[in-house]
Amino acid sequence: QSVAILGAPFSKGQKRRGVEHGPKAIRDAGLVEKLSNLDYAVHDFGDLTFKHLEKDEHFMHVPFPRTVGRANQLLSGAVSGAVGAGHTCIMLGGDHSLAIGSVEGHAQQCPDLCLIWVDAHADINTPLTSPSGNLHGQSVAFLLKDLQNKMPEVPGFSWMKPFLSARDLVYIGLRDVDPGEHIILKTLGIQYFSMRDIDRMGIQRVMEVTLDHLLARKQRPIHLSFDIDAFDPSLAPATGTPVNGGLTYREGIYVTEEIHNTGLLSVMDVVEVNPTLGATPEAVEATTSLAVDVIASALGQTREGAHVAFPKIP
Ligand code: DIR
Ligand code: MN
Ligand code: MN
Ligand code: MN
Repeated sequence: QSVAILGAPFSKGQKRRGVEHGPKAIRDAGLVEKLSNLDYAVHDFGDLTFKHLEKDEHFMHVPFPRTVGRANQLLSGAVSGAVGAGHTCIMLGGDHSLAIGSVEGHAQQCPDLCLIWVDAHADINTPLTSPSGNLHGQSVAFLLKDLQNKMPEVPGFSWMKPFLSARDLVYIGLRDVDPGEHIILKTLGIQYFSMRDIDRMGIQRVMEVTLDHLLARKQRPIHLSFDIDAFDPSLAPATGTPVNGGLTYREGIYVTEEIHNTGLLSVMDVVEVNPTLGATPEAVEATTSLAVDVIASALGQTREGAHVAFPKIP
């Protein structure tokens, strides 16, 4: 059982500085030690080095398209390499535009993967529907085959083709969805669980339906893309676009426990931790230690406790 940690200190998918310090902040909160205690061989591959391209004009109202495209191309190769080497891969962001490269690289090794996107936001704008232009709000649109004819050719992204089917994606935690995104969710029939759905059904039923939707036909690798802003801002204040009414600690941990219990988690992204945005050091610490907790829980840390199997009598 080995885990690869990949740091991706990148922030050009959105407009707030500081999210590039996420990987260091999450490591400083004790990630490697916690995973080692779970009995994993932890391979920390350190941080990727991203180039800022000098000449990178806006595409429509989308800033830094080539810089974001190039960063994701680099990340894709790193994730593909780590998965190909047999590791479960943990990608520490950085902003959520990094999921483009992370999921793409994962799909290089596991073409039949499915995607669970835990987020306050759907991140499924196209450049034509996006109110902000920010690429971290468009990641999923780059991945989906079903949106291919709605996507313009964005400079910086010619290295990839969309590969994911809408039916292989489930959202959990939505509560801030743009009108253009809502059209896309409804038109493509994407399975999603908004915070209202969680209120109605409970998180246990939400996870049952999620895993049934993705795995009932066949067992396949899971990509979990976890935006820390899925949690309520009282728990995860140090993030760029907090939205009230998010996941409780127990709901978030239940999601990752259930994903661990499938035995199918292959790659996990933890993104949008911005240690420069906490109002106090305590607010930052709450956010980074929460990030460590969801990663540990996705990798098998239990609330009920655990013990190794008794050895057999020789
Ligand atoms: C908004 C916000 N839907 C956008 N998206 C965010 O810019 O497209 N995603 N914050 O995490
Ligand atoms: Mn190894
Ligand atoms: Mn996101
Ligand atoms: Mn978000």
